[in-house]
Amino acid sequence: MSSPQDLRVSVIQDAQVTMITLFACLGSGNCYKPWLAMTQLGIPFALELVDVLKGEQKSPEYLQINPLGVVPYLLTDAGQGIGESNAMLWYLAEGSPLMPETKAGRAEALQWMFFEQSKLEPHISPARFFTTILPEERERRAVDIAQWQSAASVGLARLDAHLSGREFVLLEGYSIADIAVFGYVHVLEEAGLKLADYPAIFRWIEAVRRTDGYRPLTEMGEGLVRAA
Ligand SMILES: N[C@@H](CCC(=O)N[C@@H](CS)C(=O)NCC(=O)O)C(=O)O
Repeated sequence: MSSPQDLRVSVIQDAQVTMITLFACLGSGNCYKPWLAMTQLGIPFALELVDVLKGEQKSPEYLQINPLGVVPYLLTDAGQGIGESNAMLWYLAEGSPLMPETKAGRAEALQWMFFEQSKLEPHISPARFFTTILPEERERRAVDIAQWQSAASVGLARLDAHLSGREFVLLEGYSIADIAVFGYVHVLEEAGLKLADYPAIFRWIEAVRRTDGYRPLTEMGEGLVRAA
């Protein structure tokens, strides 16, 4: 098996042969965002799995790659590191159809990407983590989960109102704003929330799933096998 140290060496070698590398953990909505963008744009990349449940994101070897000790993390083909899933989307979409064409469209995309990171992800992600990913903690964290769900429902109601009568987050069409928001919103039921409460979000999720080259979160890492 390759150790994280080997992994760093292989990543640096990959970087020299101009391969973007995404460090990610399976099942994460944040990690899914750059993975989906690269998949839909047809950008070749290497995927390196970092098992957050085993604490690999805090290993000395991984901290040499990303001192913040979180995933996702993107190494560009020039070997530069980019943290924050939505910053990765911005980097990857430059010059592509996923970047809004107009100045106002780009500003509105940023508006929804910040909204996602302040009003949606911080609430849906932990509620989902302790409901579905670590279900053995569900009972012990019941009070926290209820608070996260309540906070998430405020952001989701706002998003639902925005999406009512439009196909995508921006009138210009499918963009990185959709991918950013989709990351956690499409798995809201795994956080114990009800999709039926948000009809416009429901329709929008179906529209995103119909976009060219769409692949579901469950396919991230498919074919990659890590030795135990
Ligand atoms: N705002 C960051 C969030 C990064 C984040 O919290 N990642 C989680 C996994 S989704 C993580 O690495 N957690 C492990 C830890 O914080 O030690 C982003 O959008 O990339």
